Parts: sequence; C-alpha cells; structure tokens
Amino acid sequence: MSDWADPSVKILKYLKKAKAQFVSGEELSELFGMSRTAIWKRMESIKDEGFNIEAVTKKGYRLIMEETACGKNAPYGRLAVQSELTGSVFGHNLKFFQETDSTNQVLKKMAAQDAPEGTVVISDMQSEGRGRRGKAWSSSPNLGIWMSILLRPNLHPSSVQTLTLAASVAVMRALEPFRIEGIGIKWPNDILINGKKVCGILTELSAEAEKVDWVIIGIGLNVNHSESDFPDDIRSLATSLRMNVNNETLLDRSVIAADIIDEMEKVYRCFIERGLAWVVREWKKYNITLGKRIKIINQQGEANAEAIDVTEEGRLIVKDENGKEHELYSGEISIRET
Ligand code: BTX
Repeated sequence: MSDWADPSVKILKYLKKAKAQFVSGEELSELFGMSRTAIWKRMESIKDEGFNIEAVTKKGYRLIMEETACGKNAPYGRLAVQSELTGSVFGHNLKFFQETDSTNQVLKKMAAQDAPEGTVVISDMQSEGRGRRGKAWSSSPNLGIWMSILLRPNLHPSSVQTLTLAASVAVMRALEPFRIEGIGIKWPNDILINGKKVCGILTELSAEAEKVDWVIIGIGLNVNHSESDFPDDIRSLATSLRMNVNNETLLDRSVIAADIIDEMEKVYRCFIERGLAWVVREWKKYNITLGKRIKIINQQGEANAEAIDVTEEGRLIVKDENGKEHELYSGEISIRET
C-alpha cells in the first residue's frame, strides 16, 4: 500500500474511495493531522487539476466524477495519476507537464542530478517526441500517454535489452483488462493491434564499461485517438486503444498510466529477484513474432528470415534463407503475412 508524503494525494484517494459521498472537513483534518484551512487549500490544488469538488457547509466535501461520454477528458495530471497508484516506489516522484520537448530528455537531465529509481515524467504533449534511431514520435495533446520511467539496475550494459522486453510485458499486463483481440508484442517492444502500432518504447541508458548508471524507459501509448487524429504519414500504420474497444467514452489516461507504472514496478522487482530468463518467459507469452516469417531491415538492406527464439539478453534468433542461424541485437523487422 502506498504511503504518500503529499497530503493532496491522500485526500484525493480518500474522496475517490468515498464514492461521491460527503466527507467532513473535521474527519479529514483528524485523519491526516492537518488544520481545516490546510485541508481547504489542498482541495483547491485538487480542483486546479480539473476535479469537480463540491463543498457544502456542515456536510463537507465530495468528489463528483463526471461522465466522459461527451468527448470530455477525465482529469489528467500529477495528482490524478498518483491517486491511482498502488505500488510503493514507482511514480511517487512524478513530474507532470502540459507540454515539453520529450519526457525522455527531461528525465535524462533529472537522472544526471541523482533523481531516484522509479522517478516518472509525463507530458500531455511532446513537441519533439522521439522514437528509435532519431525517428519522430507523434505526441499530440489530449490523446495519449507520453511517459518516461527511471531505473537504476545493477546490470551489465549488454543485458539492458531485457529491460526493454520487461517494459513491453508491463504495458501488456496493464492493458489486459481491455481484452483487446489481436494485440501482441513485435520484437523487441512494439505493441501492435492487428498489425498496427498502438505503443512504442524507447530505452536509453548511461553506462560505464561494466555497469549501468541509469536506464530510461520511454513509453508512448495511443489512447483516445480516432483515425483522423493521426498525421497522414502514420494513419495507416497506427491505432489507439479506444479504436479497439468499441467505446464512445474517452478512456481515463490517469488510470491507464498508473496501471502501467504499477506493473512496471512489479515486473522490475520480479526481474531483479528471478533474473533475465523470467522476463523472456513472460515476454514470450505475449509475443507475436516467434515462429513467423519476417523481413529484417538494416544498413545492409533487407533480408527474409524466420524468427526462431529470443535469448536471455533479448536478442532475436533468426534462421536465414540458407538455414543458417543469426542473432539480432537491435534493428527493424517486419512480420510477413503467411
Ligand atoms: P520506433 O522508432 O519504433 O517508431 C517510430 C515510428 O513509428 C515512426 O517513424 C512512425 O512511423 C511511427 N509513429 C510515430 N508516431 C507514432 C504514434 N503515435 N503511433 C504509432 N506509430 C507512430 C518507438 O520508436 C518508440 C516511441 C517512444 C515514444 C515515447 S513517448 C515518451 C518518451 N519520450 C520520447 O521522446 N519518446 C518516448
């Protein structure tokens, strides 16, 4: 159970649990050891994030959860996300921006200034969202989750790819309640729904020869986009959660972001306790790559192959057209239709 240093998070969690019933200022003030004026000030900061809090003399405060059916987004901000977290470390240090260049860039600077493991940066939009090898990641406002998580594993740099696999496992677990058909991980860490990209993960690290200093896991998840929200050049390649859940209601990004952070904490702990092989086993449950005919795209050009297996370091073992096996460390693959 989370132990929150910030009273606003505690109060918001409590109001959510009260399910639109009034909670008196006195009760809150006793519970959290704060004056009633201090409670009132916290209510103002919760309201600033877009929550609808009703205050009635002699009754107290209550949280009115509004319908998100009419195209209205649920509140999305630091308190909204933190009040949904259940883990004990990840996301407790969280910076939320309405706009930034790239959450990975922001978190890199924080990592250099000794930010602790589990620090999270989220932005409602990114002006320079990035994919792998300098590619752009479309990160429009109001629509997706653009977020980075800081890890400080005691790990050899050659094993970092396994953490990338771990991150895709965490996202898949967080999305399980949506029961989306045709969802799976394309090696190493693209999450596709029926061949279209719904989530991309960009892992960056700083390391010395033998040991990692920090790893940043950048997650971009398309949540509430409809087809016309995507730029022309990716419209046919991209999809969103909402486009696949037959739901007119906008999905609550705070809940989904918090679930991903919680799952990342759990998967990371298991990884530390059980090791690389455990992550690879979990990843295999969700993968849609192994056993498929694929096209490898790299600097040398393109080649057809078959995806055979994944090593503990997260390398893809492929068999080329001459039956010879190779290991791919990184690079682009596409899955060929059979
Ligand atoms: P990637 O190199 O696998 O994918 C980039 C490619 O994906 C682009 O060239 C484009 O074709 C396509 N694409 C761009 N935007 C989208 C989108 N919104 N949905 C689907 N496809 C798209 C994947 O790189 C890694 C992406 C990580 C993004 C996160 S967001 C938070 C963090 N901050 C940051 O700058 N990057 C990460």
